Amino acid sequence: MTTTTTNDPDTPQVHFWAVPDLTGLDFDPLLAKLLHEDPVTRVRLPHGEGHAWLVTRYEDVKFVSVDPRFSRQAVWGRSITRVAPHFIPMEGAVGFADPPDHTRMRRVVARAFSARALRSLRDHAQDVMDRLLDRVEEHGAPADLMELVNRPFPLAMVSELMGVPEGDQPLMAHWSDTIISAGAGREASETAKAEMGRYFTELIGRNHGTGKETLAAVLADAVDDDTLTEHEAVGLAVLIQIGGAHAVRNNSANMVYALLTHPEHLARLRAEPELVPQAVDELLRYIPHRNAVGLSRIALEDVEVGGVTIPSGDPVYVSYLTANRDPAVFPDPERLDFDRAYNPHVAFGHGPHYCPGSALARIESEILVDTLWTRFPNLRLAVPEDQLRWQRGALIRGPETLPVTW
Ligand code: FLV
Repeated sequence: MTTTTTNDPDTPQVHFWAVPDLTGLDFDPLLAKLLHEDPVTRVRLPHGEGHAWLVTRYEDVKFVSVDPRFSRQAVWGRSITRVAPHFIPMEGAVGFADPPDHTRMRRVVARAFSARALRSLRDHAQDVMDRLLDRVEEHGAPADLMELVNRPFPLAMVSELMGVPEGDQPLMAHWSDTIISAGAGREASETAKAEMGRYFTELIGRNHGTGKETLAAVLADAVDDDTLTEHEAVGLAVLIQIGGAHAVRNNSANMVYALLTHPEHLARLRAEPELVPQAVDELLRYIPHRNAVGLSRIALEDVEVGGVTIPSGDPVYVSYLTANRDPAVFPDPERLDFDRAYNPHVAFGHGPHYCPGSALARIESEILVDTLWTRFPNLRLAVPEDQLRWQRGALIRGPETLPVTW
């Protein structure tokens, strides 16, 4: 964590952010320091060029993520300082779009997450979970939950939503892991993106006029009625598939780990299962979901944020992790507290780019933490906590394996 200073007293120093591979649920020490000491600052990350602004306080994070003077579209084509060697979304994909194009794309996706669709996804999720836990039982202890539950469960769910056949799920897992990685190398990640793009071009192509309710069919209809270009439809499909498979795998594994290592919280949850939705939300707030920061925005004009002027043309990152630990909003923020009455966390982001799959992610996590201990009341780690290995070069953090016994 080295820093360089500038001579201009009004311009914050640039912190070099080496992005360490963190263990367990440890919070990045530089992020914690910046939230408390330098809440609107500048950073340089391992890839790309120059510096970017980093905003860490809750109110400032919300301000930047809704204000149209900060653009995602303007990020495209610029070699902005970043944690991964490549960009995750395809060119022109929803992640790089601003309203009104962004609004048009998101409206199509909202159809796949209607209340009716979510009710049927919840039923399906319980069936999938029950079958996976049958397999855990057949496997016998010790078993790796990452391999047997946390990976296949969200992958099966998002594939069901999308209409990806079961036989193609291993391919999806491989592409997702290679794309959402800072460590696979630029070439491997770009190749995975191109291959996944070709896959979805073909899948959407096969779904024109089928009348199905899968997202692939909904996207095909939106191409047919000229709401989306084919390229936009493919960009949406890729981001939803990789987010659904990869982010939930890791986040839900971190939830299981948090409960396995907080026995009092676990006991409470088992005694009061009606607390599960609230506990899942507190876990979402508490778990440091990612390393560093995701995708920046570009200031389209000079904008004052938290008393500091961000100049037009500069890239800006927000940290949802630090926002979720801001003591101005969350009393005693370092405490995992299932009784937190007011918990307006931003674990799914904020503003137009707010995660479209948040409802499905919540359903999956609720079913997981509820069913796991109902089925295996004695579930516990099969190895000492300090022997668990954590993913390296990760964008989204999680354990490599989660060996348990019961
Ligand atoms: O982790 C990142 C990420 C995840 C994701 O599901 C979608 C994305 O567009 C991104 C991203 O742009 C940058 C990340 O670090």
